[in-house]
Amino acid sequence: MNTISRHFTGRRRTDVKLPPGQHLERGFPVLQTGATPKVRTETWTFTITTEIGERHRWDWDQFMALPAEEITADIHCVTSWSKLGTSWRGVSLDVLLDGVTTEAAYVMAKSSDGYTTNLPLADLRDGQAWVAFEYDGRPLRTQHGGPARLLVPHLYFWKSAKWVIGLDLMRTDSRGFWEKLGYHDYGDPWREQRYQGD
Ligand SMILES: Nc1nc2c(c(=O)[nH]1)N[C@H]1C(S)=C(S)[C@@H](COP(=O)(O)O)O[C@H]1N2
Ligand SMILES: [Mo]
Repeated sequence: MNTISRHFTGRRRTDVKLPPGQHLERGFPVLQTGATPKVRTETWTFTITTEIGERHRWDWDQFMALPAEEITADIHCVTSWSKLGTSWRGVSLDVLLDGVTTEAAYVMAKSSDGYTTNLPLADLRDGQAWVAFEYDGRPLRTQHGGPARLLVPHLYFWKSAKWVIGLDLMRTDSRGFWEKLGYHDYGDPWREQRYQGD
């Protein structure tokens, strides 16, 4: 019976599994703390700075020459919307971190609007995170972080820094914009880690 009704409607509404406290969103809301910055690819750079100050930097052309991949992922915003099966194109952090020698355990992601967010470095490795520059087959729109944003879909979406311009590698954890205001340092949606102490 289940199978029949599922095929009949062509949807999987009832067997979709969402993290606790989340609801399905079909649009793509824009959430940010300030105005949308203007970021030009002509002047854009992405910089990984290690804990001893070594810099690895790519300009847009160098970044576009890196191997990119298609990503399909569910995203979960802490304000309770989730969007399933979103499609992106981006460069894996595995590619960007290849050749970066570090003993750091944490990362501060930095954006051109001054936004910051902290994550464990391990969560950016092994096919878990990308610098994404396309959404749904088109250049990533400015309001969603274009020309390029961090995409870390297994954590709440505030960790996916829009207009990302770099990562600072850190030996010890330090709090980013929302984390200083009480949001969780890790932010696992499946464990509902919305606020410090969750
Ligand atoms: N640079 C920057 N990145 C950001 C934010 C921001 O204010 N500035 N907001 C975060 C939050 S709280 C969310 S939920 C997502 C929203 O991404 P969207 O606007 O593409 O839906 O971006 C995250 N990345
Ligand atoms: Mo958010």
